[in-house]
Amino acid sequence: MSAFKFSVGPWNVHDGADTYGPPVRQEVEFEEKIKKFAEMGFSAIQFHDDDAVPNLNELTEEEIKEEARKMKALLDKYGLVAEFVAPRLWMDPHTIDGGYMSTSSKDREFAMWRSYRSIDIANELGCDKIVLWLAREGTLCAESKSPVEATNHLIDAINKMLNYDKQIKILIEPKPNEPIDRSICGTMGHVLAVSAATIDPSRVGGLLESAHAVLAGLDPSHEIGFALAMNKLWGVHLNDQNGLKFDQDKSFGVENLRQAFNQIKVLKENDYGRYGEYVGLDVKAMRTTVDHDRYKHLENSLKIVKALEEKVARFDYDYQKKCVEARDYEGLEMYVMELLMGIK
Ligand code: XUL
Ligand code: MN
Repeated sequence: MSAFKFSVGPWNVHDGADTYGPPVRQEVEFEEKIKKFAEMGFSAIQFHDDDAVPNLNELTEEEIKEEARKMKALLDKYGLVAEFVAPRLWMDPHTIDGGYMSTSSKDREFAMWRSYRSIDIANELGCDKIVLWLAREGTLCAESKSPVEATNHLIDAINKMLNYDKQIKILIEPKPNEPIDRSICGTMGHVLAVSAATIDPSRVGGLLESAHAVLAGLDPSHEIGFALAMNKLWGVHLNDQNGLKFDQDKSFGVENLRQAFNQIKVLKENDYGRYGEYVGLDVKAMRTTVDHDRYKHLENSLKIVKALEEKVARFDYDYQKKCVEARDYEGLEMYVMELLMGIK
């Protein structure tokens, strides 16, 4: 039995197309995906604005709300809820050079329109969280933007969202690069600094993705711990990453089991989820995965989270204390390795 409630995004089951090649699996209907997610034990769905309301640029504000209500009915049918809505600004021709930080005021206005619509959709879906993954917010050409102005544009944009809806919470999902070269808000430290600079820091927090922390050269469990210490960890995207390369979104724990263990350990030690937060997955199937295995990476990730929860439950804190007192970190480290290898 897991202590956690799990969430997943519909993009976690995909056709396998990448920058270098076409689809390798059939796309699956949205309803089929969420039916399967419910069967697998997920209790919430993560949404981009256009996952919930496709083609929303073509619709009026009323039509967008109407479509969102239909989505809510579909979630109800499977006993699921929405965890958050994230404006998918990076896909749009209006925001090729970023949204909130674009040098074009028209593009910045468009980014705000999509953000307000995301808040409307969240309200219709019955959730109070907006996630900002700031995909193209930063520079490709370092001299094209002032990092000072860009940071202030982000703070202004968040302030506008906080003013638009007095209940909404904004979760920034930091990532240091990709697709942008130099991101403006790359780590949890950046997120908390931006939060503090807004008109209502109590409604601005973070969502930590393991792979993004690794890309920043940081240990995800420390990023999680830092945000927990500040009461700002309102979401996680557990996954894994093999070193400094493109964002891989591998199944949780498959590259660095000890690091994965420490993520679950810090979450459990601090009772993550007690305010209703979800353990979200953000994992991709390998391109080689065949159609009927399209959910396997999700099943495997859930299995690994739960197995690591058991390892954490068995962690011998008395032994840890003794090792620390004797400064026997070699012994403590070996104890962790033996626990993970199933020797202890
Ligand atoms: C991108 C990423 C996104 C966000 C949602 O790296 O993690 O899937 O989590 O927009
Ligand atoms: Mn993510």
